[in-house]
Amino acid sequence: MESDETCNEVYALLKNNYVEDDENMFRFNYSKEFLSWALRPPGYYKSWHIGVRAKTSKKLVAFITGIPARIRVRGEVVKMAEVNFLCVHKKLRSKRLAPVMIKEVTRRVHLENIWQAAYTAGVVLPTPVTTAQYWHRSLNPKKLIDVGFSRLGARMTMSRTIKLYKLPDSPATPGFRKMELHDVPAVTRLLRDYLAQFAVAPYFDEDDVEHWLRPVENVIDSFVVESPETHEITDFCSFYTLPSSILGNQNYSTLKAAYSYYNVSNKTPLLQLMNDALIVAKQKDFDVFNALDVMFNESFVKELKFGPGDGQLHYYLYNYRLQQALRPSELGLVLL
Ligand code: NHW
Ligand code: EN5
Repeated sequence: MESDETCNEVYALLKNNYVEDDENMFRFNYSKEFLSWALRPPGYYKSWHIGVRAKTSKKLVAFITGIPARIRVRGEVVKMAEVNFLCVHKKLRSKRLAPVMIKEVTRRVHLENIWQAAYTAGVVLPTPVTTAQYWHRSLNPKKLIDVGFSRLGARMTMSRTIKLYKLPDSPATPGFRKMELHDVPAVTRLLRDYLAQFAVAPYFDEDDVEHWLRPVENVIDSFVVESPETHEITDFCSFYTLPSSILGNQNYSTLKAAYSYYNVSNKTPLLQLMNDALIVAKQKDFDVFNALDVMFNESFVKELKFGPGDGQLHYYLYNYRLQQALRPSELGLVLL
């Protein structure tokens, strides 16, 4: 991923062959900048970015990645790999290449003396830790309906629908502003204390926070609430940018989606904080704001007019036994 050329090849493989919804109307289209960010966190291993090329043409046809992470499971902080971007070219499906990719990434993770992994998938595999529900908040309802992402509700007109989803022009919380580099120590403390209440969550140090939570244009947006009186950082919210290609629509080729990432509400009610996140996402021209029902997200989705999606996300741990499955609200982990 250090090479622009290779990054382009990975980008193209995923753009054409990665995850689709159950009706094959949309396909994730992670940007190059996003992939470079997602795959090069502090301490990443080049050897955990694995591609398979066709013998003669040298065309990239399969991919899988791991990145190192410290994940706290209840009272124990465990060094793990987060495995993501498993992809086999459409023309090479059902040839048992995926198990080969998984075995190879497992081998290379083991070489670093790491024995556990975390991953998510839309499909059911042996023993999920939990299953989370996707929720969607329309920001551009007309486009979402036009492309088949959502439908006009019963007894609803287009103009009533547009009115229903209208948002204020700017955030309501005094002191709500973009996160900056000098906020890293405060955000690290905020996030650490907040994530401590979940059964499974990342254990972030300042380097992790600088990498994962600092704004990167068109990749990750993060905001803090700085108290106008004390200048204390009291709250935090963030979302990442993951567009989807719209397959076979005459008028539109991409859906611009924001995905809720880590949010910390101490002083500002979570409902108000997330409403501000919706407002800035709308300002930035996102079509939809997505969230999983992990952490306390259930507490705001209905009130802020999210609707349940047709997709679920199953969370898995490799080689780590949890006594019991968790509720999604006990999970403090968001994978990209
Ligand atoms: S989930 C996104 C996965 N990618 C996609 O869905 C993209 C579109 N689909 C494809 O590219 C995020 C292919 O359909 C794939 C399967 C490649 C999915 N996870 O090669 P075969 C992640 O990236 C099993 C795990 O013939 P295929 C997380 C399936 O159950 N296994 O199928 C990745 C069957 O196994 P079984 C999956 O369609 C986590 C076998 O693959 C899977 O040509 C990886 C069939 O293989 C999935 N998402 O290719 C695990 N989908 O035993 C990490 C299917 O049932 C584990 N399968 O026969 C931890 C490793 C590190 C440990 C370190 C200590
Ligand atoms: C690895 N990091 O199915 C992730 N998305 O609901 C890999 N549905 O967008 C695994 N089918 O419900 C990813 N609109 C697993 C998810 C794969 C992608 C996926 C679902 C999540 C999705 C949309 C479009 C459905 C199109 C037809 C959906 C309804 C929105 C509506 C808005 C208004 C209020 C009610 C809901």
